[in-house]
Amino acid sequence: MKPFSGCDFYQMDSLLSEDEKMIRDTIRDFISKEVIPIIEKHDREGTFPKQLIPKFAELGMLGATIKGYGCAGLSYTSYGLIMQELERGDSSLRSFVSVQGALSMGAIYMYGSEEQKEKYLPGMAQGKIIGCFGLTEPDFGSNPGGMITRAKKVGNEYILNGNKMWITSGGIADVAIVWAKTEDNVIRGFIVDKGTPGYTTTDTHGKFSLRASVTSELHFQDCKIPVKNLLPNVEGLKGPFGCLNNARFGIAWGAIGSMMAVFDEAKEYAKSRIQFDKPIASYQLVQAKLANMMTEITKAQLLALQLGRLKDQGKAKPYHVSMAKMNNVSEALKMTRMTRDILGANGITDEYQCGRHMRNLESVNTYEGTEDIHRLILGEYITGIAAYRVN
Ligand code: TGC
Ligand code: FAD
Repeated sequence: MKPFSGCDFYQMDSLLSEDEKMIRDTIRDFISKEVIPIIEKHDREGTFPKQLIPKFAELGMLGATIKGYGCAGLSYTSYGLIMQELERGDSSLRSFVSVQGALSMGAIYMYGSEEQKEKYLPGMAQGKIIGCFGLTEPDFGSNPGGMITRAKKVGNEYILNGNKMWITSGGIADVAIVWAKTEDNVIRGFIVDKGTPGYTTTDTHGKFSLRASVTSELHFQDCKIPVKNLLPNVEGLKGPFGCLNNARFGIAWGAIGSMMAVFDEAKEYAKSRIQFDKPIASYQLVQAKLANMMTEITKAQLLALQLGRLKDQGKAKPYHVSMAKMNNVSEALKMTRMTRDILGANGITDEYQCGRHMRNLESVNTYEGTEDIHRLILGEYITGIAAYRVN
């Protein structure tokens, strides 16, 4: 198989440092050798390739931007490139790494006590402790502020009651970061260890999307958490949203990986598929589709790279991240459908990647803020009016 070369129409490589290119190429090689050969089977069987976790750790992907605690301490741009390559393999893998690093380790790193950081982060960086992040509930998705999960303080414990839904890695997690309201109605973060009495999980089956990812419900019934498991350094929705800023950033990059995977597939197929005595790539309508794809990849790369540079300079705001997450995932989804079209009937089989990426991106377009929620975040930035609620 020829090595995957991505798509670099605007010579974006010239804007990357040697280190950044080296990191990108290392992960690209890993995906080609160890993920592409197995991912179709995992997608078909609905299983997460757990055997890859030590490799993610060895390659420094888990908590990649965290400094200390055995983490790689990479720049956000390097982290973005890792997410791009991972999602070229499958969104499920990027999802696992996002949740482990940006959401679970990120919450402990940003809001935890020193004791909590020492206890969890090194093991999480090594992939020996798996994390999940419970914000969404059955009745509160886009509006997490309405959550009904409660944490009542009794002596030296908090008693958790409630349910979280659609939680990536929930069923395999050793530790859950759970957001709940205390008696004074303030949202706080809690570290809940697997095996704590009153904490159970149920995996979600029948998904057509992210089939190689574990998605679960978390149930808390009079689950007693020691006070020392409260994340002490944040209160309110800005806690979970602070973690989401980093995870959404990773998704904006990851979507480019899916785009590059299907563009490559569309291009190769169009050159080899003969109809009316010529490769279909000879026809103007097919070329127009390929030209649109390359244009959207290039635009997505420019958005992601400038966002990465802003983030590395500490200048990226949440609304900057929203634009890149919204645009890149939405365009990636369109591109998977366009590839499916170019592949004709072959495009509906899992022998080709476009269907798998398309199914995955349906979730990616919804989680971490739906496409329209990010559009509304931009609307609020432009007008100063928050349109999430009808007043
Ligand atoms: P709002 O009143 O606007 O804000 C409440 C407080 O939060 C602060 N804040 C932020 N802080 C940091 N970063 C951000 N991005 C922030 N956005 C808001 C804000 O300043 C305020 O702070 P304070 O101090 O005044 O209290 O909140 P709202 O309830 O009106 O919500 C607005 C809205 C709709 C934008 C928000 O709720 C939203 O983003 N909804 C989407 C929900 C979401 O993204 N859920 C994600 C769940 S996790 C997940 O999907 C993981 S998938 C993982 C995978 O597999 O990859
Ligand atoms: P809803 O909020 O019910 O939205 C439904 C529709 O209504 C959408 O089109 C939305 O854009 C629209 N809508 C909602 N409000 C408005 C409004 N004010 N104005 C205009 N339109 C609006 N959550 C976690 O906490 N942790 C995880 O690890 C996690 N992993 C996930 C993994 C998968 C595979 C999936 C699919 C989801 C995951 N989620 C996770 C949940 C995800 O974050 C939510 O699905 C998402 O926030 C949307 O919530 P919802 O599904 O309840 O949709």
